[in-house]
Amino acid sequence: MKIFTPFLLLALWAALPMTVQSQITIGSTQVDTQSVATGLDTPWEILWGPDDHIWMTERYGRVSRLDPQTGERQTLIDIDQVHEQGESGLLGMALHPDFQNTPYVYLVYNYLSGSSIRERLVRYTYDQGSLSSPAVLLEGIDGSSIHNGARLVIDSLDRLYFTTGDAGNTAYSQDLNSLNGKILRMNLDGSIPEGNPFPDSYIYTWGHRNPQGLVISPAGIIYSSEHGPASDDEMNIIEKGRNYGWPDVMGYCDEASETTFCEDNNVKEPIAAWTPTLAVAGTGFYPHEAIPEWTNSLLMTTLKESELVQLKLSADGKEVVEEQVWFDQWFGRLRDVAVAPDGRVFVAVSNRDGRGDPRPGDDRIVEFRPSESTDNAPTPDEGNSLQVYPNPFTNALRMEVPGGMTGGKLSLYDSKGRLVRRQLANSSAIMLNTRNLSPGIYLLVIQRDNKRISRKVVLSR
Ligand SMILES: [Ca+2]
Ligand SMILES: [Ca+2]
Repeated sequence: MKIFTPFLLLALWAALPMTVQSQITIGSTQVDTQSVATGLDTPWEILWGPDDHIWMTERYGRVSRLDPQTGERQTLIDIDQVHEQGESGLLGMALHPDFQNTPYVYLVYNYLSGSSIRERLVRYTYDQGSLSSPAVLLEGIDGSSIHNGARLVIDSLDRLYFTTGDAGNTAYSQDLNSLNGKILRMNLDGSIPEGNPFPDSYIYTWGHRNPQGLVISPAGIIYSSEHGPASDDEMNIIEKGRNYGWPDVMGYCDEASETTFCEDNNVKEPIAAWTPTLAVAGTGFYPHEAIPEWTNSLLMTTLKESELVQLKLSADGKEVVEEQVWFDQWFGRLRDVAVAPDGRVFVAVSNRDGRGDPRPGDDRIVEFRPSESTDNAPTPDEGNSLQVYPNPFTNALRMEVPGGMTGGKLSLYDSKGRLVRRQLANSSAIMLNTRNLSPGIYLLVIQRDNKRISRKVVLSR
């Protein structure tokens, strides 16, 4: 299933530094975008903490706290034992649900045992800006330069779910003696909970390949995105004791070679699958009305396709009723998504992961924030009524400024986001001198009060 529906793009400028905002329209909702952190290296996990900060891992081993209001970032620890090779490194993170009283931080990372890559889950304690007192909860899981899974999430009964990949060995996923290719469940002290499918086993579900998205909805449904091979990326609903098919089944139970295995093993089919693959990664749930078009949707980042996929769910959360694609290729590879309690959304851009094409300022965290004053937000009519000519231009750019924007501030940015011209839009007809500017793409922004209109313009000589 893959339905692309068109969306209205007013303006977005992918490579701007954090000082510059752009505005887009999602349905009828105006949303501002801005980078709240730049210069990162493969941010892997971003989550919203109880301190109104973004907690973040970067794959090479750093854990940080980021204030999205100021962009201030505080390093909490650099973990020396982390082994980053290919896809391996410092990966998933979760915070204790009662963090004020129990400031535990759960982290998954790969490490070397001799020459072999392994994976471990470690609980750290947060105190005054640093992480210390590591307690290993589970280790010795096979790791690899590929397929390490490693998302974490904690449910309302304080049980931790931990995805593992097949580490490139497909036989692991159906092997109930292996912890690879599984979703594991444990108590927050690392013990095995009562009610797991098998006594004395962490295994909660099996038959997974490389699940790297994991989220629990307010209704308690667990969703997990999973990377397929050349075909069949999946979105799954995780149910205790179920087999998710890999490597015998890819995507739906729809091939003659799959149906017998599916029947014999009670295989749980995905609620969505994608061929060709998108490289599906971090997933969030959007319960808010702040961006009403996204209410009751999964928001799933994709690496290869470099887009945010919105999966609108049925009222019971069991089915995908609509799929929309946002920000396709605008920022590059998207690794993870975090949803703040007020409905803001943050995505982690991952162009420095060895498979991307880094842009100036990468990697970054981008915020999508519903415009604070929708009354004053530029309507499509007002936006469309900004006329810029000629375009392409050479030594001068002329524009007809909509009436409501006169008296605003007019700015011209180059493709690296540097401000190259600024003046007041003090009348409705403006001429901007552009002598001595280099050929290339520029962004023209007119801003007044809460209103902002932008246009991409091209200088050619
Ligand atoms: Ca499957
Ligand atoms: Ca199939």
